[in-house]
Parts: sequence; structure tokens; C-alpha cells
Amino acid sequence: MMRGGLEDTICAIATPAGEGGIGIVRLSGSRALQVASGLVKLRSGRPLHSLQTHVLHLGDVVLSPSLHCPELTGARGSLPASDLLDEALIVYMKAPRSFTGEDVVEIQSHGGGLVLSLVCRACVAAGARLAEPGEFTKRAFLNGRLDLSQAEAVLDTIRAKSAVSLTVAQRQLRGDLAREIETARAALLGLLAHLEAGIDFVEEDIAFLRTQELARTMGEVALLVQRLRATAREGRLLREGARVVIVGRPNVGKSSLLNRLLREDRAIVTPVPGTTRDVIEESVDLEGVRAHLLDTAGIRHTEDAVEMEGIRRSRSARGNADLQVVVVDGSVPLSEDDRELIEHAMNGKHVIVMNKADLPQAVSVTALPSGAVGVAISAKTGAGIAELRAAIRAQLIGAGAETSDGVMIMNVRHQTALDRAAEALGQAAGSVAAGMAAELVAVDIRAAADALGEITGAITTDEILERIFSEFCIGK
Ligand SMILES: Nc1nc2c(ncn2[C@@H]2O[C@H](COP(=O)(O)OP(=O)(O)OP(=O)(O)O)[C@@H](O)[C@H]2O)c(=O)[nH]1
Ligand SMILES: [Mg+2]
Repeated sequence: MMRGGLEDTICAIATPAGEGGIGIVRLSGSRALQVASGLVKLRSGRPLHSLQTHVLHLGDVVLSPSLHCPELTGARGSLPASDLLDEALIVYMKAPRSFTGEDVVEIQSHGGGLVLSLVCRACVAAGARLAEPGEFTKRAFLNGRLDLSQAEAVLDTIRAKSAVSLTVAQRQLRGDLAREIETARAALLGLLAHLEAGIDFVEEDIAFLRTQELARTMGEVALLVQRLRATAREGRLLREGARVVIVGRPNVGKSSLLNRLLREDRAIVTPVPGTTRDVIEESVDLEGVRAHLLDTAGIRHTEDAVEMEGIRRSRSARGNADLQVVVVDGSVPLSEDDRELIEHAMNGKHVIVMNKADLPQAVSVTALPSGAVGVAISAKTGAGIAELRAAIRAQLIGAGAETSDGVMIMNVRHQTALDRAAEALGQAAGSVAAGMAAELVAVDIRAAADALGEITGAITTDEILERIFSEFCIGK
């Protein structure tokens, strides 16, 4: 629960738990300097309220004797007066030129758990309140420093596990998504203004704004919404990582391929068909895109109960995969089983791998059905692995993520808001085509504009904010 208003000065440890070279306690609010004065003495001897903004100053963190510190009583009994806790660098960022848009003081001490918790406790004793999770970022939003999509991009940046998802998050943090959404929303609000004027003064149909112009603007916005929605699939892959399942007949080299891609001997490899019985899952970075690789049991007819269960799991893993890598043994002709597996994979994203290229080849990539993406490799020597990685990556993520102007939807909340906007725009278009009254069209355009406004936070509720910021860690 978010309690407390913007008038509180809040504090939190902003660096991760555990030991580190430095650790930072952050203060934000109108009394940040005053609170800091209660525990920091500058080496220069100057008072804190005269601090130059955005400059580092050396100081000492001093604990007041009234501070209650159970951690220290065991070792030293009660604290002596003016106990020196640590030396620290202090930076003051004067409002509004700070992350939150408020007065911010950061105390950079050594990064020990006890040191930081005592600094934080001293801040509370000096009049600050402990921050809720995400409260610094929430303040940045409430103070107009960030829109909601940018605030979410802060979290995406912290959580980014691959270079591409970091790029997308950074683009969003810079406001690229917000700009596109706000342009579209402004266009819809412009239409509404016209329509409402029409409602007030003409009291008939949409004479005030020519139907053509109305349809054209709505069409443009619908196109943009559509384009953004289309990126959500790839966006999900970036957020969660792609599930890439390796399937094939027994003994074709699936586990050898997994080990190659992971660059470690993760799965057991033997010349015995039916070696792998369980699904083995490991994550790997494919040139900036995170993938969860699943090695599976070779698919064949068998009476062995354990192997049958393994094959059942292979098929089920195949069912929720984002991409199938079908491995075939290139040194023997394609079997009926191979063809079935290839055909199944070609219904979605796939790469057909002709393995064992180091042996004399019985089939080549050209023998694959047209439309199949095929790569010849040798899991044994490593030949073709780079091409395979590139092929998998290209299938998973189109060029969009790399181009500088490509805004991508990584966030489920944005996706559902866009879905609602699209639906409302569809209804509005239907009403215009059917020659319905302006009021009716206006209702749907308003709904579309509001759905877009939820993405940037122009339209928002306490529940939405609560849900978003509670996902953050404390100190962010
Ligand atoms: N010559 C050659 N042998 C390979 C290659 N890849 C795998 N093998 C051999 O093929 C055999 C089977 O390899 P695995 O990786 O266990 O095959 P698998 O598809 O996982 O087999 P199951 O788990 O039984 O379904 C082993 O003897 C490997 O050494 C390759 O590129 N070239
Ligand atoms: Mg195997």
C-alpha cells in the first residue's frame, strides 16, 4: 500500500542488498537537506544548507546518541555521543533538477549492510520516512518528470537481461513510446472537440467535421495502434525470453547441439538412441536476445514406459514453443518421421538443422520443402553454429528491434490498453460508416483516447499506479 503524500521526505537504501564497494542512501523531499544535516558533517565544516547542487562533497556520517541501535549494543553497549559511523560522499540535487523532481540528497557510504541500514535509520530519526517500493519513481511521475510509460521503462531497464530488451527499454525511457501515443491521442481529442462542437451547435449529424476527414484521422490512429500491437509478440519474447525447443528423432544430435549452443557439457550425449529422457532447459544469450533452450527426448515409436513419457514431454514442450529447431541427421536420407517433424515445425517459427555435416552427406538443405529455413551444421566440430544462432535470432526478432525509430511494446498493460483502443476505434469507424449520430461516434473516440491515455498516465487511477509501482524494489 502506498501511504503518505508528497509532503513527506522519504529515504531508502538505493543499492542492492549485500556487500559492495559503495552503497547509496537516497533522500527525496522538501526537507532532504535538513534531514541530511542531522547525520552528515561536511569535512569542509560548511553547513549542509549552503551545499552547491550537483557536486560531490566529502563528509562524515555521525550517529546521534539518541538513535536506538540494537545491532551495536551487543558489541559496544550504548553508543557514545557523536559516534562516527562512516565517511561518505554527499551529493545534493536541487529541485527540480533531480530524478524525482524534488530536492534529493544521496549519501554514498561504504556498501555494508549494517552501515547502510544505520544511515537509513539515522535519516528516519532525523525526520524522513522509509520509502515504499517504487516511491521515488512514483514521485518522478507525479511531479511530471516522467510519464507512466517512462516510469515503467525504469523497471524494464533494471530488469533487462539482454542487449535488445535494454535498447527497447531505453528508447521507451527517452519517451519515444509516449510521444507516439500522445500524438495519436491528441489527434483523437482534436476530433472530439470538433464532434462536441457539432453536437452542441448543429444538433444533427457530423456536419461540423466532414465525414471524410473524420474517417481519415481515425484511420491514421487505428494504423498506428495496429502497428504498435503488432510489435507486442516480439516484445513479449524480449521480456520473458523465447522458448526454443530442440526436437528430432533419437540420435540425430539434439543434445550435442544444446551443449554446443550453451558452450558446456550440459546434457548427456551417447551413441545410444533414446539417451535423453527428460526435458532439459537452459537459458542462453543469442546475440542480445535471451532464449530458453529445451532439449527433448528423441521422438520415435517405443514400448519403453520411461521413454514414452519422455516423448510425451517432448511433444508438450513443442506445443508451447516460440520456435522449433528440428534436428535431422544429414548423413542419412530423411525418414518419414523427419518429414513429419519438419512439416509440424513449419506451421510456426522454425529452423531445420541438418546435423553431422562432418560426415558424407545423404541430404542437403535444398532437399527441404520450400519455405523451410534450413542450416547445415556439425554439432561435433562446431561448423555452422554461428549461422544457426543468427537464423534463430532472425526468426525470433525481426529488424524492428534494431532500427532506431522502432518503438516496441514490451508491457502487457500497454498491450491491453492498445487492444481496447483498437476495439473502440473499430466501433467508431463502424458508426461513422453507418451514418450514426455524432454523440455515438464521440463516445467511442473518447474511449479510444482514454485507453491511449492510460499508457502514458494522462488518464490513470490509484489502482493502476499502485499495481505498477508495487512491482518496483524499495529505493527505486
Ligand atoms: N559425426 C558426428 N556425430 C555427431 C554429431 N552430433 C552428434 N553426433 C553423435 O551422435 C550421437 C548422438 O548424439 P546425441 O547428441 O546424444 O543425440 P540426441 O539427438 O540427443 O539423441 P537422443 O537423446 O537419444 O534422442 C553421439 O554419438 C554423438 O557423438 C555431428 O555433428 N557429427
Ligand atoms: Mg539427447
